[in-house]
Order: sequence, then C-alpha cells, then structure tokens
Amino acid sequence: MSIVTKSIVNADAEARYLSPGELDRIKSFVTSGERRLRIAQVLTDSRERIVKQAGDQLFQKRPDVVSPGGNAYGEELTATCLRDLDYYLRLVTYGIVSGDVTPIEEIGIVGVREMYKSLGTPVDGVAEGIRGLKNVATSLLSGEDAAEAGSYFDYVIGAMQ
Ligand SMILES: CCC1=C(C)/C(=C/C2=NC(=C\c3[nH]c(/C=C4\NC(=O)[C@H](C)[C@H]4CC)c(C)c3CCC(=O)O)/C(CCC(=O)O)=C2C)NC1=O
Repeated sequence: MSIVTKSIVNADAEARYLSPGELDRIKSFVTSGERRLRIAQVLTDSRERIVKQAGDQLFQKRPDVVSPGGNAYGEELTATCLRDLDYYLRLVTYGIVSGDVTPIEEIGIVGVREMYKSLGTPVDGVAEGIRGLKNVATSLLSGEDAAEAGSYFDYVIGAMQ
C-alpha cells in the first residue's frame, strides 16, 4: 500500500481529514517521485547486467555454492539462483517506486528464511548475492540516487540475517 492509500485508509477509519503530518509525508512522497522513478528506470533497464555481475561476484566469493554438493551446483540450479537474484532486484524496484519496503516484505521476505532452509539454500549466500546486486546497481547511480537505492538493498540484506 502506498503512503497515499495508507493515509487515506487511516484517516477515513476515523472519518477525519488528513492530518498535517500525513499531508507532509504525502508531500515528500510526491516531490521525491520523479527521482524514485528515475532510479527504478535505471535498474529496470540494466537488470540483466546487474544480475549477471552480482552472480559473478557471489560465485567468486562463495565458490562452494556452485561446487559439487553446493545448493546452486549445475547449470539449472545456478540459473535458479540467478533467477532469485532477479526476483529481489525486481522487488527492490517495487520498493523504490512505492517509497516503501512493504511490497518487498510481503512478496519476498515473509517466510523466506524458512523456505530457504527447507531448500537447503544458504541464506547468508543469498544475502551475499543481494550485496552484489547492491554493488552493481549503486555503481550505475550517483550520490543521492545510489544512497536511496542502497537503502532498499540493505533492507533485504538485513532481513536475510
Ligand atoms: C518473488 C518471491 C520469490 C522468491 C524469493 C522465490 C524463491 C525461491 N527460490 C527457490 C529455489 C532456489 N533458490 C536457489 C538460490 C540459491 N542457491 C544458492 O546456493 C545461492 C546462495 C542462491 C542464489 C543467490 C536455488 C539454487 C534454488 C533451487 C534449489 C533446489 O531446487 O534444490 C524456490 C523453490 C521453487 C523453485 O525452484 O522455483 C523458491 C520459491 N520464489 C518466489 O516467488
């Protein structure tokens, strides 16, 4: 839910006008909109390159995951691992566009540790992969944009720990 919808639902539950604080938060959401959309556009346009390079970084740091016995060993499982990184990059773009981590949380965080555990997928390896996504993605952005995007990747990394 965006901050706009959320504020309206809360205000209407009490049959009141939006408060000054709510209007302030909506204002900052609206004024940062162009920047957030620009960031999401860059990440969307470069998604293939970001995922590929993040995968390269991950497999260099964690050769065990793609070695015999590793969770991502073999062409098919390596592709599934890269697909998961692509999923998280996509979710990060949702977060950036909505200015809120809730979509990331609801789609990709709730229950994820248990899921990976049941698959034998090392969660710290996934976190390392997200770190790679962050490195590559933020290198395509500058200053404030890189910091804004970085915070969403940090949210995912934190949730994996
Ligand atoms: C959008 C929300 C969403 C997420 C997050 C998601 C994750 C997800 N990753 C899966 C598998 C997997 N995920 C990985 C990932 C990895 N293994 C490693 O060692 C690396 C550290 C890591 C890559 C970074 C692998 C290798 C599998 C397949 C495991 C197997 O089948 O044995 C599966 C099991 C079903 C399948 O294979 O598709 C799910 C549901 N699915 C979703 O719909």
